[in-house]
Amino acid sequence: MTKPRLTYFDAPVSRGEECRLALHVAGVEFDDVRIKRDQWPALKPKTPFGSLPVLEIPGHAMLAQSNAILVLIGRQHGMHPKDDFEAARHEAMMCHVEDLRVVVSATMRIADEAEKKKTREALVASFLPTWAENAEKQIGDGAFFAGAKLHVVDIKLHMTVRWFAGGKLDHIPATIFSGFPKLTRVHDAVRDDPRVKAWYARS
Ligand SMILES: N[C@@H](CCC(=O)N[C@@H](CS)C(=O)NCC(=O)O)C(=O)O
Repeated sequence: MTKPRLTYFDAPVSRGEECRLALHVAGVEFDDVRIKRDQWPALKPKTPFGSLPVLEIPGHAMLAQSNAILVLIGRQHGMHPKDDFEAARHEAMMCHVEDLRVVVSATMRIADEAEKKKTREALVASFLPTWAENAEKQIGDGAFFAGAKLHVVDIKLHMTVRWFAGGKLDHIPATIFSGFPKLTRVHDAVRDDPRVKAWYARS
């Protein structure tokens, strides 16, 4: 292995896609390994925590956990604050995103449709707007989370808002975060970044 390798499922979404996008925005040439679902059982026990994404950097142990991967990329490439306290504030926002993903992902495993509907409608009534209100309190007035500069936290927020706006979560309106101007603004600012556009324009 001569260059960093990012391994995730073969889908342009979520924790793996935000790490790929961060590497691309950072200008890092990397091996973009996309595994099929049937390859996962064999790989799972070889990963640190039995989950993806994982980042491998020559000379280092395999690194898991999307937030740790993003912070490492951010630190190495000027996309995470140098100030310890401001960095921790960004990391807290990234943890807030993971809190959301854990709750919503759990509903994907509900087999009974009526139960899934009830659970998701309850999230729409309370958990999701409260999550967004709390996120908005942390976001500043610039284009991005912390002003005019794109950090790894912005990529994570973008991926999250995009997930809901995609409208693929039954019983959760695609507009769930539309009334939250700061979340919408960060999502749009990342989407409109030329490096991000270039990533999605690849053939
Ligand atoms: N906290 C971890 C969660 C990782 C995670 O749950 N990844 C999912 C895909 S997004 C996964 O590996 N699912 C397959 C499995 O758990 O077997 C992170 O942020 O990376």
